[in-house]
Amino acid sequence: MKFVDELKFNIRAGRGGDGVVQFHREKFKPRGGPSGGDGGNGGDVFVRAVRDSSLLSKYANNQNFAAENGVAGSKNSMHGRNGEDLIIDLPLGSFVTNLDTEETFDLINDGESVLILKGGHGGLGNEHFKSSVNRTPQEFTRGKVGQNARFSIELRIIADAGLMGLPNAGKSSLLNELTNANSKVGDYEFTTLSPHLGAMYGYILADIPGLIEGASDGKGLGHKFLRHILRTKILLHCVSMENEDVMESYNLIRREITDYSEELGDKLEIVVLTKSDLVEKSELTAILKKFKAMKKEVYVTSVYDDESVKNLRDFLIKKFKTFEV
Ligand SMILES: Nc1nc2c(ncn2[C@@H]2O[C@H](COP(=O)(O)OP(=O)(O)OP(=O)(O)O)[C@@H](O)[C@H]2O)c(=O)[nH]1
Ligand SMILES: [Mg+2]
Repeated sequence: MKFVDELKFNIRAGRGGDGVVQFHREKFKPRGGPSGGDGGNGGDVFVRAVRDSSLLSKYANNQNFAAENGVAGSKNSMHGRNGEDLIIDLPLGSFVTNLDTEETFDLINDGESVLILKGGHGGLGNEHFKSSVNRTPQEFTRGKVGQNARFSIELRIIADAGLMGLPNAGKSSLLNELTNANSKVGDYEFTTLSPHLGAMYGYILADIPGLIEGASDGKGLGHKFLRHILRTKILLHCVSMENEDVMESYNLIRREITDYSEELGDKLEIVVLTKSDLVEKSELTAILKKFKAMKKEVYVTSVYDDESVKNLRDFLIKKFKTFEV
């Protein structure tokens, strides 16, 4: 199934039911008073956060939603039934914008529901219009229309750390080693086409497609997915030791993410030098020195060296804990 992370919805809350004109009809009492009941209220619309990052694809074929209308009142002062509320489930991390009012809603807590549109009030039946001078009122009011609007839904995955870097840097391989994930690995660029998540002792890591030069201006795939790492606490910047010029590869991605957003540029970044098995120790030492001089926290990994992966995992867990206190 295609990964969907942005959609536009047309949503309408329910219309209120109309009030009605009715009179009491009883034996031997031919001219009973007014008894027209009120209409029920139209249903409200809520969005609810659900822990399922693939959920938006379910809505790919239908983006029109409406809550139920209220039912008209009836005789004997009976209220019409209220319309049922509509609850639209969205993936946790959805950023919802009412495009008509520019109001925004951020679904960041699992199970949280937020009211986004109010249903219309039901109309009044004729019994409300009875007075000493008018015992047979013919007045009633119609139900009010519910609110309606166009919405954009944008998923911003909530993860504790995000893996980013050039295509083929070994991000998915590392995600698979660090977590329970089974992200596709390939010896070519753009193996990963959509974000993948993996869990590591309850912490979530996100792997996004590779970034290329110009990504912040929309080149390649990665920029579309940069927003998914906006909310993470830590960026794991994967730089492959395979690169001719490791520092330049690193700087290229730094430029892209700072151009994309200052917030992303300011995020805590851990440099992960991947595929360390492919180079001589001396080369590694020289590169490490350069990052240390920049006061960067650096980890060296290879998927063929379990110890290196374990060290990074232990470090991350310790780091995540410091965010919790
Ligand atoms: N020698 C060696 N090869 C590795 C290592 N990690 C990954 N690779 C290889 O590098 C290639 C790319 O790995 P991926 O994990 O798919 O890289 P990626 O960064 O996710 O790539 P994209 O999704 O295309 O951006 C694959 O052929 C992997 O087998 C490593 O530590 N050592
Ligand atoms: Mg990948």
